[in-house]
Amino acid sequence: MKLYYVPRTRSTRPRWMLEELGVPHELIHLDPAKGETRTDEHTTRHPLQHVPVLETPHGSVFESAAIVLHLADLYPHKNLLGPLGSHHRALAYQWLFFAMTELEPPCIEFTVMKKAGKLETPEAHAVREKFSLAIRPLERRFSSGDYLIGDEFSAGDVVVGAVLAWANMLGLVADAPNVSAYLERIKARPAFKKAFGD
Ligand SMILES: N[C@@H](CCC(=O)N[C@@H](CS)C(=O)NCC(=O)O)C(=O)O
Repeated sequence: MKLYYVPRTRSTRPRWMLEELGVPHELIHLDPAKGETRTDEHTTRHPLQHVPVLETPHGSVFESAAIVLHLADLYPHKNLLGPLGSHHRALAYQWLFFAMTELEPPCIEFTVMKKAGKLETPEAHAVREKFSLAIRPLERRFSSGDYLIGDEFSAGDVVVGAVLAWANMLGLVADAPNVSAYLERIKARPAFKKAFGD
């Protein structure tokens, strides 16, 4: 299995998942600054010339959250996603879509504003507000559990954890002690350290 990868991007999500699963894989580092994501070869893997892309013996898959779910499906004995039709799996879908549709968009907006030096604007303030509302359900969830679902780490934690780590880097995680404690638990995991270590 090959993972097309750029460090410190959304590629860390499938990489983290591969490390959690303990699955042998080849990391193919691409350098966008050298145009390596814009070659014809990479465009056939990802039409938007992005990473991550996972190449499996059956074909390639893009979209970080989809790859994380697919990896959980490929290694069911690792128990990182509940059985098909189970409530555990329904909650995994819930939190994973929540991460991608509620938590990630404010992070994208804030990153753009940061790059443009516009953090002291009313628009940036509005994004901070939007994010602090969006993490409320997680703040409640982590008041009664260490991880998203049940008592154990699972696939949803990879996507939610990675988006929260991004938000935290942007300074968006504020006044949320349970989310902050969750982030510390997540960051202490050897697989997280490996995925985010370069
Ligand atoms: N929704 C996609 C987003 C993929 C994406 O935007 N990837 C960025 C890195 S985080 C990228 O490949 N950028 C390449 C470039 O800028 O050349 C996912 O979650 O996989």
